[in-house]
Amino acid sequence: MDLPERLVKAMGDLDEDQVLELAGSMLASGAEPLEIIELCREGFKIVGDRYERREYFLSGLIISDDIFGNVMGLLDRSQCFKLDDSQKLGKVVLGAPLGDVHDIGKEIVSMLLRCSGFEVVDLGVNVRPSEFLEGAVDSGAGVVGISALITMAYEPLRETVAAFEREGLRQRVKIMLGGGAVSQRVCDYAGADAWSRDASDAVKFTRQFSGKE
Ligand code: B12
Repeated sequence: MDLPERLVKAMGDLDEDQVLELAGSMLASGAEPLEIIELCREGFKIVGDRYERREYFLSGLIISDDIFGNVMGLLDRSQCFKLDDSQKLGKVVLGAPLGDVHDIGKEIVSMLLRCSGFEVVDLGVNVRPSEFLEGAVDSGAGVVGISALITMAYEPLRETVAAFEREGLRQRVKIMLGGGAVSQRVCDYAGADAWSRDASDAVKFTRQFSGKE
């Protein structure tokens, strides 16, 4: 097995020492931080599948979160993600929808947007439709990004888009969805403008929506 395969496996096995050692070796040999994040995401998928098969329990999900936090610490210490405050291209409101407390993907999206020169207004998790609306109005942001990991969040996603429509803000504010629970069908159902399961697409969409391309 090569290093990337071993990293995915170690994450799936919740082997923290191995994950950190392999991520460190990959960084030292010039791997991009985003590549390491994507490998961890594949590992998370294994953790999720094992949880579904009841091979892991809630504690397994919590441990995977913990391991990933330490990987992010490693990437941060390596100064891979230098934020450049000199250029602010626009504002983006981010959050996880009502009922959803997963925030690992949202944090990655936030980091990439900030690295790309956007200001992020992070509303956190379990965000009500009305709070997304307030966040966009108060900050004047033209883009809202919602990260959804659980199917229970579909209805709140739809209600969030509807709230912008009711206030006549649907033309001014673009809404993008991401996270493991979204798909083209979910995007259509919610009435959002775009969706992806790739964090870097959040930057691509935001550039497009803000006319910065
Ligand atoms: C870690 C984890 C947890 C942790 C979360 C910690 C945290 N701080 O986020 C904890 C332990 C809290 C947790 C809790 C629960 N979890 Co959980 N969890 C996971 C797990 C293993 C990984 C999630 C993750 O972070 N993935 C890695 C990130 C990087 O991926 P991502 O979020 O998809 O983000 C990427 C892209 O989607 C994209 N992206 C993300 N956001 C956005 C936004 C935009 C705009 C764009 C463009 C892109 C984008 O960029 C990211 C990088 O590429 C998943 C399994 C899985 N396969 O995902 C289950 C999973 C999501 N959890 C699940 C469940 C069931 C639960 C619980 C209900 C368990 C319970 N019995 O209590 C609770 C739910 C609590 C709630 N109300 O939300 C299910 C959901 C099933 C479903 N269909 O609804 C999953 C799928 C596991 C499974 N296979 O059963 N969980």
